[in-house]
Amino acid sequence: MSRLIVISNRVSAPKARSAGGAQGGLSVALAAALREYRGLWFGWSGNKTDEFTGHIDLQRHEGVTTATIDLEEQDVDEYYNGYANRTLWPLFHYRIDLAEYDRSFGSGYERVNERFAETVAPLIEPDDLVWVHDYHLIPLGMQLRERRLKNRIGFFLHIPWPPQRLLVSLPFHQRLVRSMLAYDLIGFQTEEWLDSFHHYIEREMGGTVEADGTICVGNRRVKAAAFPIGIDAAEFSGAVASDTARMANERLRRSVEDKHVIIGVDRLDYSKGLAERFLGYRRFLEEHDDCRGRVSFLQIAPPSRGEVHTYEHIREQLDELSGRINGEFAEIDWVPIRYVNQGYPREELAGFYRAAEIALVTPLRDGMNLVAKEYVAAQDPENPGVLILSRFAGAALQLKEALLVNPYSKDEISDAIAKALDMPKVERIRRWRAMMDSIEGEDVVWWRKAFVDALQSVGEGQSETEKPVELQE
Ligand code: GDG
Repeated sequence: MSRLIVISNRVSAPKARSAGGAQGGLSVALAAALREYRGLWFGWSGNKTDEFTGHIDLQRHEGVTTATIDLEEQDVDEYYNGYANRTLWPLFHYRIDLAEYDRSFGSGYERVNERFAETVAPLIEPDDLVWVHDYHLIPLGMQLRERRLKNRIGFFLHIPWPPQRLLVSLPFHQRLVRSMLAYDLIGFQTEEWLDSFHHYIEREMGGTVEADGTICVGNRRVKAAAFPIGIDAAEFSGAVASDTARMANERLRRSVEDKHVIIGVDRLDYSKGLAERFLGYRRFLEEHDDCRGRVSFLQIAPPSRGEVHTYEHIREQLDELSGRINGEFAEIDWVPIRYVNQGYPREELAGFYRAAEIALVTPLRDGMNLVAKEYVAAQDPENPGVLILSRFAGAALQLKEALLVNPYSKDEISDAIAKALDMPKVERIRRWRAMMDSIEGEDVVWWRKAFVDALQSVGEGQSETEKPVELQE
């Protein structure tokens, strides 16, 4: 079996994974995907250094070997807070109004990708499969090819691929996409993002797409396909059955007495549709005054990316909105929204999901969304809760039995809450079973295997025979 070299922006320490926090879906999924696989996980430690040295910190925990590097402050500002989170993240989530274009971000992004390539290349052996993750590292494959790496190299994008008409607002968009042609396999979360990628390739690069998903641009042939990411369903069931989860469940239930619990769990991010969700809940309280005092909405939202201004702004907006709704509807013995800006350990989270009769997972745009799957996996099969899910989350393509809503519509959110509260148990069980079949059948191990098998079977030696990718516009 070849070794698997996984490369992502951050490598999460096992301690942080179990302690909880806003570490994000990518690290949760990768930690699960790498367990029981011979390989290495390379990325940024999350620490800063005065001067970049390329020193690699190798560690082994719970069967996973991690190799991390520190970055300079300027790298973090331009590459991570800059190009990745102020340019690509908003643009790829259809928010061109929030995307910032700054020459220094682009050069910092390319510099850090070169630093990653320079440092990781000596760790890669000829038979290794290399799997690069996410929007922080789009040009890394090309950088590795420039260092004469002949290995099979795949790339997986965890976030949406935006429509061509939005992507062209990115300066040097062709340069970025052309660098992707250095990969042997490009994976997206869903067919929808794959379609947008095809469209871009055809319209902007004059390329073609063959029936088996091979993309042809000039002399480059690259496979592209959808691989919807899953959760570690077995591990999650274990977490739900733990004593910690049971105690967390009881703690939450005790605190709300006989009220119906509605839960939301999201990194504090504008793409997650939290303000719209709060307004949808407010509409529900307005329209269903008999339900006031009978429901309790718990929103867990650990802050993330605090160094980026738009995240400060969304935080202020939500503080204000939750305060206003509570001021408007609260009684001396009832608070409509509990809005909590902290992360909880994974097992406690599992207990909270289990205690909730409804989950509101309403991102405005999301590559997949693992919270939706975790909520379903945490339910009692005999008496499951109801998932209210945004149509614009990648997960909606698999979890069709959720109550699907337009997250921009207060009315749809309000109606879905009312419908969920009234839903008969047989219907809840039927919907839950269908969703659970998909979550168990297409879990994180299935995802890893589907991607790695596809990477393994791309034409051998393809990269050796072809010219390096030209980056000129
Ligand atoms: C990106 C894409 C895609 C959240 N709060 C706590 C906590 N979390 C965990 C959840 C879940 C993860 O963080 C969030 O994953 P999502 O998938 O919902 O969202 P992103 O972070 O935006 O992830 C997304 C994903 O990558 C994977 O490809 O699905 O579309 O945007 O696992 O449980 N975990 C703990 N405490 C918390 O308070 N322990």
